Amino acid sequence: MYTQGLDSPGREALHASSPDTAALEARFQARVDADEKIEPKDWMPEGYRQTLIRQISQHAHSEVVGMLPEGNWITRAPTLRRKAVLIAKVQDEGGHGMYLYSAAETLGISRDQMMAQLLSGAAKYSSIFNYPTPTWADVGAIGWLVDGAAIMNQIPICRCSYGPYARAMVRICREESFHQRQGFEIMMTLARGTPEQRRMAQDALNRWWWPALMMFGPSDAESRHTAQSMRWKIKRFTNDELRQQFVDITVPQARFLGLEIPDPHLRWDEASQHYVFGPIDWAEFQQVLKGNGPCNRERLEARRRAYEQGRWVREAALAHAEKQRQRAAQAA
Ligand code: FAQ
Repeated sequence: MYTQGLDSPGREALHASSPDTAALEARFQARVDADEKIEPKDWMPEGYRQTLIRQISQHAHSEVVGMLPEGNWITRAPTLRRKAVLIAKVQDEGGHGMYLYSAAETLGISRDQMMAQLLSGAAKYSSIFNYPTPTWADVGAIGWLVDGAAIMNQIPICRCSYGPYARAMVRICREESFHQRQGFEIMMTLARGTPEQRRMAQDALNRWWWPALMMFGPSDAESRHTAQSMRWKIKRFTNDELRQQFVDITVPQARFLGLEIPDPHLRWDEASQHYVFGPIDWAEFQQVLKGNGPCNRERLEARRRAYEQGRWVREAALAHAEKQRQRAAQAA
């Protein structure tokens, strides 16, 4: 839907390398400042295009790799209802990946290029999906915390300056909100269950809490892209602002569940009206980004295998499209 007519550059794009570039940049920034949406054929600075390609493609990879930790539980979900809901959720994540790859394609990168970047390890995907899911409670914790963090980060992207990304996020956020509630409901069932089930829920919270906080990215002081992305209104809040909002909303939810956040430094600060939380282990975050998290190798291996196993489907679809094209040409 997004890629129609993109091979013919917009009128302004033809002049992009002219001496008027500074004027084009000023006009572009004025449109962003006025909250106008930038569309695929509009002129845009190369840095804006590359930042969006990086962020949207990494976001798409995260959705697709993010199917794996929960997918691990589809065959072992405790009831038929849980299984049906989990299949639907995991399928939604695959759909989010597809919308996002389409949105990235409008910026001039192909699906094949993005796949190559993921499979070679050149492109990142969210650190959170490199952690294992050893118990059913992890499915609850992912929905509650990981989808919860994803929504916190993604609702502002519905107002991103780039039209196709912003529009894709509207539907994605609606679905993520259903995912968050199903996760919280699993946690509630476990927290109100037997002592063993309560222990499982607490153990999952202990393992997912800190990685969920890391999902928001490095601290503002360390974030290399935030300042420029805020000027371009790709990001509307900084990493630390969103992390704080997530903590403020999630701590009362944990209390409601009767679970304890695994942070001895956590306290409510009356003056700032925020929770103060303990230091994040950024060395662990950096290790996961370097490919040394608990499941990095396994995740990429699974994606490489899926890509190889799907090769015949891609080839068959292309052959079918070519046959259709030839038939249409003969009929014309
Ligand atoms: N993991 O300068 P910043 C989901 C990288 S979707 C890995 O702050 P930026 C749905 C960053 O790329 C979850 N890498 O960067 C779901 C950059 O490296 P680069 C994904 C990270 O872009 C739920 C470097 O660090 N969501 O969960 C991470 O301004 C359940 C410097 O960082 C999105 O992608 C990280 N956590 O801010 C699915 C949302 N954080 O590229 C299944 C869109 C940072 O220069 C089940 N993305 N890095 O080599 C964003 O909002 C932003 O890209 C941030 C990072 C906030 C993630």
